[in-house]
Amino acid sequence: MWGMIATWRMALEGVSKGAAMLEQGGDAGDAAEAAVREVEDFPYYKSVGYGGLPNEDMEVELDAAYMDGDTLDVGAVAAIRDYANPVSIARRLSREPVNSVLTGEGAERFAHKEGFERKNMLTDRAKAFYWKRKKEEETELKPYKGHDTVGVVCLDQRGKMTAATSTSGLFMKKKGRVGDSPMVGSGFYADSKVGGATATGLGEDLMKGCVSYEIVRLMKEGLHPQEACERAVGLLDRELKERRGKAGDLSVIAMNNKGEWGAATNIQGFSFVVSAEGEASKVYLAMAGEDGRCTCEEASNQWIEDYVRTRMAPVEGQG
Ligand code: SD4
Repeated sequence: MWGMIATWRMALEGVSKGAAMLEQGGDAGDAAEAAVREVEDFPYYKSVGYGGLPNEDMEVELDAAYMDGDTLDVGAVAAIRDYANPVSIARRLSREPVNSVLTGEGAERFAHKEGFERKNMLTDRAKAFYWKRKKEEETELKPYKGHDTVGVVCLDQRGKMTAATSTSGLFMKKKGRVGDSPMVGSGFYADSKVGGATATGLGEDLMKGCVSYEIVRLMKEGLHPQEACERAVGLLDRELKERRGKAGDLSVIAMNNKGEWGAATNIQGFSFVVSAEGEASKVYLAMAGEDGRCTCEEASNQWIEDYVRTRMAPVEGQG
């Protein structure tokens, strides 16, 4: 028995790669890392790794994390610049007994010492988005449409579970801003005795509910991953609206150690990818309903192709 679930359609190719590894008895850590690296390396996904959208100073600062559900080891980097694969650095850090979460210059120094690949992560395409956005003078910081964090949860045949995330965070964020993705319990959590979860959306709001830990906690109480996801998102969405008048985008996925999975969202159109034993990787679309309830449907081939086509369309002003 093995399984893998990941946020957004952009993870499809990575999940397929990771799933092939799991199918052959590969390790959940290797599969999670390989899946996320695939997304980091693809230049047209403008929210993860190479090609990620910059902060307001036009610098690409990346957040990533890794958690081993057997040992509960956590490693993370935040606001790291000029390294090709932040998820691999996070995984390497997870093996450090202390100093396992590093930010900015400290993270870069560690990556350099460990021989990780340096790369200028700012593409011409990302620059074009930057200038376009400058002209629009949009001031509200929010998850950019088509701009999302990749998060994966893996279960391997030995029963080990892992979670990993990677993102450029919010477009036009302040220098040094850190979202939920490298924050254990908020952006991700994995416990092989129970299951794993990961989140995407407005980090500032996801953190208020420590939503990934909450989902794993609910699964530990015996809830099915689908119920755990819906309950956690429904509650956080309600609390935020009640106390603050509004809630940012909140989308989550989870898998338990039996390979059962779930997803929930408070937006219309959160896509995610699932791969399990005996099945090819599938893309699903989740739609928010009442009280955290969600409907998940398989996405059509047309939808899957359009997603990539729109991501690869020319940016106005590029050239
Ligand atoms: C962040 N949660 O940095 C990330 C961004 C994201 O969809 O997931 N966008 O707040």
